[in-house]
This record gives sequence, structure tokens and C-alpha cells, in this order.
Amino acid sequence: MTRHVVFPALLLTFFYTAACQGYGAIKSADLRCEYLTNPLGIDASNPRLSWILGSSERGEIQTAYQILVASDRKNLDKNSGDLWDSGKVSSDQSTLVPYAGKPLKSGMACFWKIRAWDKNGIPSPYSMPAFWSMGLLLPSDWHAQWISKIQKPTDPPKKGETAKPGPPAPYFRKTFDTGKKSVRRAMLYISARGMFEAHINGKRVGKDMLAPEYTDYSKRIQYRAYDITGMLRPGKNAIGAIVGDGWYSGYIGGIMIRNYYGVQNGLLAELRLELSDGSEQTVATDASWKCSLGPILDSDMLLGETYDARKEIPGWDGPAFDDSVWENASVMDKTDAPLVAQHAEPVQVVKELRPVKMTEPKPGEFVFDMGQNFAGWARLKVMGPSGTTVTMRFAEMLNPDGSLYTANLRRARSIDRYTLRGGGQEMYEPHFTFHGFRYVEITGYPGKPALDALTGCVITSTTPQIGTFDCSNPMVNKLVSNILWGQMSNFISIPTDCPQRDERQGWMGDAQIFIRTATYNADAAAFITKWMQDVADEQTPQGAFTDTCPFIKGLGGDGAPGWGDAGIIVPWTFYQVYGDKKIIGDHYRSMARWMDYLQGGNPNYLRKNLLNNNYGDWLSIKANTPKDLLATAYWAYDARLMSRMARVIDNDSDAARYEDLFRKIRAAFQKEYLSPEGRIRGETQTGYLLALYMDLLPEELRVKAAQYLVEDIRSKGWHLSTGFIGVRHLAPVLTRMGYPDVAYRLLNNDTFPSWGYSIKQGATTIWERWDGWTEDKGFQDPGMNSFNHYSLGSVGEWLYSSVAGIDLDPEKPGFKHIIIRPVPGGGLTYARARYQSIHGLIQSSWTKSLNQLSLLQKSRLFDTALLLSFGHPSPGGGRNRLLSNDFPCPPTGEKRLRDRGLLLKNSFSF
Ligand code: RAM
Repeated sequence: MTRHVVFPALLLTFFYTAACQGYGAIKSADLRCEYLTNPLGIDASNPRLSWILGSSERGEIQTAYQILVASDRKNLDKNSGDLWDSGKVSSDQSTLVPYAGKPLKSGMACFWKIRAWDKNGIPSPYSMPAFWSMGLLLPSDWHAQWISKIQKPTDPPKKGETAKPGPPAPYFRKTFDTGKKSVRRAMLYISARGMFEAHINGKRVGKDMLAPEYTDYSKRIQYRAYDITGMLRPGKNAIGAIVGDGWYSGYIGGIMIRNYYGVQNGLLAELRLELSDGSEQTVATDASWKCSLGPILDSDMLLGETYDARKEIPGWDGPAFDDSVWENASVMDKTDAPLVAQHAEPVQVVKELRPVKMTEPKPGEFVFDMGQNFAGWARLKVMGPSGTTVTMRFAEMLNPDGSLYTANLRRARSIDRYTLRGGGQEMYEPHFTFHGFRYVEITGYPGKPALDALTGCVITSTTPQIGTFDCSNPMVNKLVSNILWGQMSNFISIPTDCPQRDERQGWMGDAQIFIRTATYNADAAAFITKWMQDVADEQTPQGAFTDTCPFIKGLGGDGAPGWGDAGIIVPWTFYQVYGDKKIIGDHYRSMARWMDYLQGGNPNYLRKNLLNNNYGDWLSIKANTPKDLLATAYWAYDARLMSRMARVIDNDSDAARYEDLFRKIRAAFQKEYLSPEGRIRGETQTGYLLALYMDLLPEELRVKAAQYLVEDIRSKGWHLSTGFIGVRHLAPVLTRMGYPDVAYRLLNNDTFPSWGYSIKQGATTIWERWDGWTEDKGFQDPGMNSFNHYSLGSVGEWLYSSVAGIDLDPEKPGFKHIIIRPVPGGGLTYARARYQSIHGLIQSSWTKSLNQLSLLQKSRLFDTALLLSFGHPSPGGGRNRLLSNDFPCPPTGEKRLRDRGLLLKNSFSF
């Protein structure tokens, strides 16, 4: 019996939109180097180049390409690749082609373009030119010395005092003269122990915030490169920088101590000038730089910032400023940690929000509602007498009396204070802090503020948004928006758990369950590549991945099941989404060490040891999934993925060895946790989900296990009970096992616990806990109650892959081969998604009217075979028609789909 809607008539309509109307041949665009558009400061010796192809023709294919890389634009315009001319290369590869020209040197500018040959062997015109520049590749390339303004470290907080901010932020400056010569090219390479804000001739350099961002500074420190040619002039110029504490020396999440990586902040800057006469000039930090203190009295990531505008130093960053009373900077020790270029999108302000409402719960306390929970800060607009201090406090939620609810921020004080200079309108934004909030309380404001006294400044790592999804159910659309805001708020240099309380760390479990959703929403390739380096950096000598990366002692520990396993799951997922083998090669050794670590402690193939913090199915609802069961399932999954990854890098013996390990763990799992009837110990949704998703059951018991899973959901009044770990697999497994109706039921729920429940309570982001706030109990324990955690938002991947139906084929990763397989249901009358994959744009949408279902599929991909099917089991066909031998991996290849009666149309290529 099937309860699925049966559509008497099925109408399939296909359209193809040309990416570039008017061209007969294919055309390439969107050129990227190491996943980034025109990046500056690349320190890979063979950067990898990608492009996207388009054509007005159907069934097109790239049969060959040619890449030209030139040392200047004029050469490139003359079609001369003086650095590299690949010649015509017969290949359909259009992503991640490694540069293979002359050796690249520090600071070099590289201009490039490509052309591609179509299926008839006709070349396209060359693409528009793109660009990258090299960073400073060797330690000896740096002339700059680390400098500091030595300040007495602030005393640790006294007993009873929660936290005490650090010292004021130092200002550094240096003038330099280019004589009469104009500047042909000027590159600034800059980093900080702490955070920097760079200035040239009175203007801020770039828009990056919190630079040089978060790494384990004892292992590596990033630098950034800026082209500042346009900011310089012939003659006298000035460079300046402000340095704040940041993660380096400010309070750090979770443990709430200062100076974790170092006590003295420092600046490292090197300006390389090429002048009109061909000569070169370098301006680099050294003891001749001047420094002073200014208006930033303290600025801490967790505590907030105190700014006294009366202490501003007008013109401090300009050439005319008299710095004779400034002291000389001190040269600091070098660091042991290497300097590396930041190959990921910087954190920037990406949106401004206007408050939607202002209330005054108590006289003089004005509470602004920004209408959205997010990470960032508020820009203050104010006019009043000099010396007036305006205080801004931040919160995610309100108390019933309309005042701020801040208990859940724990020790993150999150207060910005601004003291007016007086004499006109003033604007203020903090420099080296951010908050997670929706509401801002202002006190001390001179008079009653207007609604536009505050503007919300939204920050995130600027990973481009490449996915959109919407459907006919507004609640689901709100869920999608909440997931996206959760991602923006928590992709801040690293994937964090939350942006508001005194934590904000790179929790591995959260990252691994959300990564597939994250990569639908945004192009997170560069971001994840960088974070995987953090993961590798923190691996212990025993081979353990850690719970958080970067790792800080006192928060988390050696990786718990589901957390440490991120070290395996993230590279695998990354490879699937981007088709990038390098991530596997780069991390293979550390992944193998993790596998050795697990096996060393668990000779019986049950993961009962080395469970470390053993979080289990974190924050599940009245369901106790046995923790060793969860751990063993993850270990088996690791082994399966290792086997697949070994195959990808042609290590067949390891592939066999890990597959064998997988089988042994699976056998042990079945013996220990599985009853002959297919019941799984603990009888929780998560237990069934893991066993099904991770392929731990004998074929004949899968159907039963799925039935028990559904029974459990039904027995809870059609509610989920999953925590962080289980929730990711809930809708995908139900769908694959032939219960998309149950998945939709959970999606549409708005009673507790469900995604809809939080939305009914006004959530604008994903909550950490299903019961963050309930009608019965009000707020959960403030000890751990974030309203902006993306983990439970991992259902996003199912919305893209099953509701709209855009999925990858793991056998041809990187969306080189795509699967369009929507699963209509849940009362939706339409659903649609757009996804800009690394190979190009994919769109899928369907609409359902009374008797008709139409599928509109558009793609700008080509050389991409398309598998098309509706994911419903055919009526009467029984639920197990959807089963596949190698589940959990999505169906691979049209044959299997055809065998299962799911393929409505043969595979075809554009
Ligand atoms: C919490 C974090 C995170 C979770 C760990 C186990 O404190 O917020 O989300 O992964 O604990």
C-alpha cells in the first residue's frame, strides 16, 4: 500500500536556457584561481584554475582548452602567455587545472584567460581576462619585522570580577616618500598578532574585518595582500594601522581567559612599490615606525568595545601629521609559526539592516529590534554634548517586560560604549569585536533616539551565496532563511557553533553535520579548505582530531564520536561537492592517523574506548541513543569513506583494507546492537537513522528498521526526537526508504519539537535546542541556550537534494554529472531551487496543479549528464523499490535507477 499522491497525468517539460545567447560556440566565464575571483596574495606554487562554460547549443561539450597566463596585461591582450601557454589540451576538465608554467615568484602579477573547443572542434573566443597575484612565498622574502607598542598587561580579573578588558588599541604609522616618481604598482602584505585595520593616506585599506582572522597562531598566522596603487601619490605618503586583541590576546570563547596565544599584540606590514622609473621601494615595519594610543580604550571579541571620541587623533593616518610626540615602536621576537596567505574570502560587512521597531521598556532605556538575529554590530548615529557616553547592549531575545534577555550570553558581556566628541553629528562602529543579536538597548543617548539612530551591520566570511530555494509553504521558506542566517552568522573565519555567547568556536560535530547544507547555500570551497588546515594543525600526536578547531585547552578535548569524525567526513563531502582530489591527498595522512588512533583503542571493532567527551546525539529530545552505538556507527562510516577516498587517490590496497575494516565494524555492530527482527538497541530514531544511512544493516532488515523508525516517529505524535547527529539524516533516510510523506510531515510540523515550532515563536535563525524557549517552560537553562546555532538546520540539504531535487552523483563528483530527482509532496504546490555548482548553474522547479505535475529543469552545465527521475516509489511498487545496495550514497548511475523503475528519462548531456 502506498499513501503517496498519485498523479494521473505526468507532464514533463524541459527547457534549456543558454548562458550566452548569440554565441555559436561555447564560452567560458567566471574564472577562478584557487576557488577565488581575482585573488591577491596566493602562495600555492601551482595555483589551480577553474572556469565555467556556457553555450546556446544543447549537448555541448568542451573537447579541449587553452590557458594563457601572462606577466602583464599587454602580453595577455596580445595572446601571449609569457608565463604559461598551455597550448591546446584535449580535455573536458574545466575545474582545478593546476598552473604548469614558469616558476611563480613572490609578488608576481599573473593575468590569465582561457578558450575552449566545442564538440565540433571549434574554439571559443578567449574569455575576459582574470587575475591573481602571488604572495610572499618564503620567510626570507619578508623584510618587515614584527613591531609592537609595549603595554603593561592588564591585571587578571579580581575575585568576583567576571572579566576585565585588555589594554587600549595601539595606532602605528610611518611616512615614506616616492620622490617625483609616480607609483606603478603598490602591494601591501600585512598581518597582526591580534587584528589589524590598515590605513593609507587617511583612508582605510579594503573592507576586511577581523583580519588576519582565526588560526591556531602558534601553528600558523595568515597575512593579507592588498593592491593599494590607487591610494598612493607621488611624494610623501603615510601608512598606518590600528591593532586590536582579537582571538590572539583577547578573551577567547569557552574558557574566557585572555592572552591565550600571546600577551603583546603586534603588527607586520610590508609595502612593495614599483615606481614609474622601474625602481622598487619597500616600506616595512621596523623600529622606525611610530606608535601611540588613541580613542579605542579597549576592544574585545566577547566583551565589546569602549571608544572615546574625544581621544581621536585627527589626521593620524595622513602624511602631514606631526608624529614627533609619538614613541617608536618596539621590535618583537619573530614567531615560530609560519606566515601563510589567506586563501579564503575575508570577513566583511555584507548587509545593513534598519531597525523595525523601538520601544522604551524603562525610561531612558531604548530597545531597538533589528528584525533579524545576526552577527555583527550596530552603527550609532548621535549628536550631543562632548563627554556624553552612549552604551549599547546586545541580546538575541527579550524578557517578557521588553528588556534584554542576556543571561544566555554567559560571560560575553557584549557592550559597546561610545563617548561623544561633541559638536555635530557623529557616527560610530566598533573595530575589533562583534556580537550575535537581534535587539540593541541604548542608554545614555542624548534625548530620544530616532529609529535610524542605529543601523545593523551584518558580518560574515564572504563566501558567495550560490543556492536559493523556495516553495509554496511560507513556513518552509522561513526555515530556509533561518538556515541561511545561521550560516552567515557562524561562518566567521571558521565554522563556529554560535556567534553570541562566550563560546564561538569551531565545533567539529556542528560543522560535519551542516557542511552539505552549507555547500548548497554558499560556495564554501575556499573557506573549508582553510578550515581543514586548522583541523590538521590541531591533530594530537596520538592521532586524535579534536572537538574544536582551532583547539583551545579547556574547551572540548580529543575528538568525540561525531565530532572528531569530521576530520574524515568533511574532506569526503568536500570532494563530492567540488570534485577536488587535492583535499584528500593533502589530508590523507592525518585521516589515516585518526583511523589508526581509533583502531588502536578498539581492537574488538566496537568503539567503546577513546570516546572522549562523548556527546552522543547532542540535545536530542527524550531519546537515549546508546553512545557506543553512535560511536561505532561513525567509525564504520569513517572506514567506508576512507576506503572510497583511498580509491580516489589510487591507493587500492588501502581501499581494500578500509573496506575490510568497514565490514568488520559492521559485523560487530550487528552482533552487538541489532536484534534478529531488525530492532536496534536503544530503539531511537537516531539509532535507526545511523544504521540505515551508514549501511550497517543486512539488506533484508533495512525495510523493517525503516518501519520501526517510522513507528517511533508516529508514537511521538509524528514528532522527531533527534539531536544534532540524528537530525541530519532524518529527512534523507525517510525519503530514501520510501517515506517522503513522513519527512514532509516533520517538515510541516509546528508543534514541539519541530523546526516549525521555533518559527511559530518568531525565530529568525536556527536555535541550538528544540526547546530553547517553550510555552510551558519559557527559556531553557541559560547555561547553554543559543538562538543562533546552525546544527539543527542540517535539513537544508534535503530541501535542495530531494524537495527541489538537485543532487550530485558521487561517482562523478563536483556536479560534473547531476541528478535531478525531486520528490514532490507535503502539500506543496511548487518548489524550486537554483544552485551555482562549480561546473555551472543548475535549476530545478516543479509545480503541481490538480491533475498535473510539471518539472522545469534548466541547466547551464554541459558536458554533464543528467539523470532525471521523480523520487516517489511508483504506485504499488512498495517502499523498498527505493532501496539501493550502497545506500547511503545516493543512487549511482542511470542503470541502478532504471533497474528500480525510477528513471523516467535516459541520461543525456548538454
Ligand atoms: C556546545 C557547542 C556545540 C556543541 C558542543 C558539544 O557547547 O555549542 O554546538 O557541538 O557543545
